[in-house]
Amino acid sequence: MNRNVSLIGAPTDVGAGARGASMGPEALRVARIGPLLGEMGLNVEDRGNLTGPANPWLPPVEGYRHFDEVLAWNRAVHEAVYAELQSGRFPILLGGDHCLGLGSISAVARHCREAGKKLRVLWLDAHADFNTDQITPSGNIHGMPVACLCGFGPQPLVEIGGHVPAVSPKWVKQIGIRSVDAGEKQLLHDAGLEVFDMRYIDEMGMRHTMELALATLDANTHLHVSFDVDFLDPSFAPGVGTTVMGGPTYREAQLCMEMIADTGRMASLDVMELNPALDVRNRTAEVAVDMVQSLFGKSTLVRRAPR
Ligand code: HAR
Ligand code: MN
Ligand code: MN
Ligand code: MN
Repeated sequence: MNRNVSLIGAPTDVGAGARGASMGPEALRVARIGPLLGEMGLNVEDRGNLTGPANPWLPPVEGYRHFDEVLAWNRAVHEAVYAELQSGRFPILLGGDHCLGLGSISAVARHCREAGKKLRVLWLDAHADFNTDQITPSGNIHGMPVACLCGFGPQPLVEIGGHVPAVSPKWVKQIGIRSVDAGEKQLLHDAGLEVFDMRYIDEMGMRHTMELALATLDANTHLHVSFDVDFLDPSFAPGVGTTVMGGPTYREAQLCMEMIADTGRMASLDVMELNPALDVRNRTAEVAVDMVQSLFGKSTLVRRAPR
């Protein structure tokens, strides 16, 4: 794994339905994301925060809330993530709401296209984020980035990376999903995304789930992990704008992260939707940082179980 890591802060909540994710990057820094990764032997550079338009806090217009602001922030994220990849570094995007997964992953896809790499995306989330302007119940664009990446959405957003669609639905595996809107479920199904929802994880276990989700990786694969902190059960990670009960336990989530680390293929990461305004003494930020450490190989393993 590339051990030269760049932290990129994207302090905005223009895509969300609650204010506060704009404080996520600073809360992750307060939880010592940089120093703790440094202690694990990574070479960490904090690039500071990107800038973009303020949150005007307006109602949706034609199915989208804050369209222009979301576009501007995603363009900034795209350029920053792309620049880090081109200079051979591992970008960690510190969100910020999850609409920015569009800027980040479109940059990763562009890099992979140019470098002849195979791309796989793991989307760890309570939500599928596969809405469009036609089916969204809220107009909040953080519910739409996966659809946009797969080519379903407005032209300016879907073509941010210069290639439409930025990713094939076949490259995306979603884990932990437990809140999907009716129209969104239909579109997910039609597009053919592989969704490992909570029912699947309940029935098959996290280990089997991750074995399947990671099965198509090879030596030429760039694995991108988009970690929405609301993936985690809100009992131990309450500091997000849209909590959904019934998520992975602490250990299930940690196993998920450890199995990703074991592949050695993760090459870019988003840490999204942390909302310090809703957190309790920055505990969710600390849990998120702990999960990121697990993604980079911090392990509780003493003796490996047989397959
Ligand atoms: N599905 C809902 C909507 O589109 C809420 C989804 C957004 N919440 C998130 N994203 N945190 O994962 O409005
Ligand atoms: Mn590369
Ligand atoms: Mn999300
Ligand atoms: Mn979510």
